[in-house]
Amino acid sequence: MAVETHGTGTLPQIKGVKDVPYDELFVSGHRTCQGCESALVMRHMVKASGPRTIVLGSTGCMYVANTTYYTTPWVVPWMHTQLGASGSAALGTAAGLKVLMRKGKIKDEKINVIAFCGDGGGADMGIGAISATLTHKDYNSLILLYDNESYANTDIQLSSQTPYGAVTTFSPSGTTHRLMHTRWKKNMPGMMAAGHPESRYIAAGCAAYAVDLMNKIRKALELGGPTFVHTLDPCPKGWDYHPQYSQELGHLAVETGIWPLYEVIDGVCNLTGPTRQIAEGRKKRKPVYEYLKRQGRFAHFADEDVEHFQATVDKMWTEWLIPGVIPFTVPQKDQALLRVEKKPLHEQQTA
Ligand SMILES: Cc1ncc(C[n+]2csc(CCOP(=O)(O)OP(=O)(O)O)c2C)c(N)n1
Ligand code: SF4
Ligand SMILES: [Mg+2]
Repeated sequence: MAVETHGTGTLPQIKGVKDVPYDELFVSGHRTCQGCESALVMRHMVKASGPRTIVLGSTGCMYVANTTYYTTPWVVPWMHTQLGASGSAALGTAAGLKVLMRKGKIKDEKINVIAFCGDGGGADMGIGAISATLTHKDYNSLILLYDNESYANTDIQLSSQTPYGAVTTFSPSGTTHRLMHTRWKKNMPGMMAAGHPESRYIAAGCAAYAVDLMNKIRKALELGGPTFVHTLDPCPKGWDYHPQYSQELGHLAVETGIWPLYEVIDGVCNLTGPTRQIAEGRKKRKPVYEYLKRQGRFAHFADEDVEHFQATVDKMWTEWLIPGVIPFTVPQKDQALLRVEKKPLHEQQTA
């Protein structure tokens, strides 16, 4: 589909790993944990956007661990913003640049504005400001929500993105209650996509699929206007596993269907990577147990907890209007009425 862009065309899609830029704009000088996938997201994010980028970041691991006194890994201009303020910071910076350019105070050129936030800062505290920014179509900014599924920086507290049943410092498993957290993860990218018609690009990615993620960052910046990318980031400390398995866990999150990869461009949803292969029946979904058993935060799970988890993910894939994206189900009798051709995905069973 041909789409009009606000981009300069300087951020073409990356065809494969050999095509990835060598430039590193997030380098040494940070103190994130070994195996931190959120740090990898930062690295991929600025690799994709290039040097003409301003990064704004809300409080959290990616602020604190990246700005230890007198050191920083950021090669591009970077500014900290308040925990719930990534949306406001993105809009304010984009608007400020636009005015300076219009008045001739700075050169009129494409400068990428990216504001990142964690799941606590973005999906909980700052969701209102992100939502507002996604309605301002005249300002170019990308909001990147890096989701390590807890308030990690303050010692792994529960967020709306913490998965069902997981142990956090706010949800320890005990003898009276094996599971202290029984709410399903809030569907942030789906919600943003469904509710913000002025945003031309909304996507869900994962650093374990680096090229897919970098291309999503580039598409967002090239299409322009307010855009949103949500990444799922394995966190060795919060998820309790050895740091060497971060990439593997990212792959498993996608291969089990727990974290579908997709993008919504001008309201059109494309599943990407292994998520597309699963939906097309070219790949079997792995059982969620493959993913859960690798992490200490689920070590207390009984069989019934795993079964509940699996059943809920199955429902996302078999009953949702768009698997893993839009959580409405349409009764059989209304499917023609609502113009939904509810063709079941090829093989619904797990491997
Ligand atoms: C308004 C406000 N409340 C609480 C804090 C304390 N605080 C600093 S970082 C943080 C955790 C943020 O979690 P998240 O956004 O998920 O980022 P992560 O630490 O996981 O990278 C909290 C609660 C704060 N800085 N500001
Ligand atoms: S606690 Fe998690 S998100 Fe924070 S620096 Fe360590 S691995 Fe990264
Ligand atoms: Mg977090």
